[in-house]
Amino acid sequence: SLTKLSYGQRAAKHSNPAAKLLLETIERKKSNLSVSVDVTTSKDFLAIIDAVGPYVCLIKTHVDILEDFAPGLVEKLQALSEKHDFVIFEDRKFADIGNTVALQYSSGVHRIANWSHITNAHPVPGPSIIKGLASVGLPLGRGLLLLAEMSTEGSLAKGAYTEATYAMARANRDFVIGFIAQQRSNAVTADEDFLILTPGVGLDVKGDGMGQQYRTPKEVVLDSGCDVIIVGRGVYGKDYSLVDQIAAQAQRYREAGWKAYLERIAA
Ligand code: 5IU
Repeated sequence: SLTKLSYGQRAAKHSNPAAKLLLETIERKKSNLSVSVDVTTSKDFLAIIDAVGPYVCLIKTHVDILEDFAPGLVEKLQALSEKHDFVIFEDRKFADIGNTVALQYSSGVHRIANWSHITNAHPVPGPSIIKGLASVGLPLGRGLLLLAEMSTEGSLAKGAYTEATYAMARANRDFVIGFIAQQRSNAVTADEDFLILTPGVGLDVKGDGMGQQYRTPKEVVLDSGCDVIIVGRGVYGKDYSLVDQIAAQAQRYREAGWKAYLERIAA
């Protein structure tokens, strides 16, 4: 089955350039770790990315959180992506009608489509959201993840909603490369090879008091068949100046994620 294949073998199954790039990067760097950098200053943002860069396949951003965002920041992010060999994922969670999301993706101060290899969208508006985003992203070789499930307590994204999300992806395989989800569902079969990227990962705590729920890399990758672990505060903690400690945490999560993957393909 799909969960027994290596990331490298799976790269060959994808024609979307962003999906291929991510799988090849995971294989090359032996890392299925994505660090989510949710900080408010460009200085901290770049310092954390430079510290964790060697250990990640993917950097997940929320550039709208940055108080001092300026277009020059994107060039610095891209330079770090070249230096450390990681893919970029702006976690924008688009959720509007096709025409509006196409504008939000291409324009505004952030111009996300110009620099983010991967972005994501809520399926709540229906397939037109994919059409709108694909009109901008496909010509640029970008990839889209649909939010099939969330890590939060009481999430409404479950059952029939999640199933309908898989169907929307299936009908748009050129642009939809996978899901943000908590597990690889039986409904997503081997031939389809969607990527499953999973937030809500932590080794030391079970939640954050604001609805977030954490599982370990082993639970996520080995038990639930997911492909990429997304870790934020578990890696960078509260003091962003402790870059050596942040780098050490990234190494720790990378090792845990890779070990779970090796166990999975060997099992
Ligand atoms: N994120 C989640 N859960 C989800 C989705 C996105 O945590 O279901 I969809 C985002 C929010 C944050 C990151 O940017 O992933 C997780 O950060 P922490 O590891 O610090 O909780």
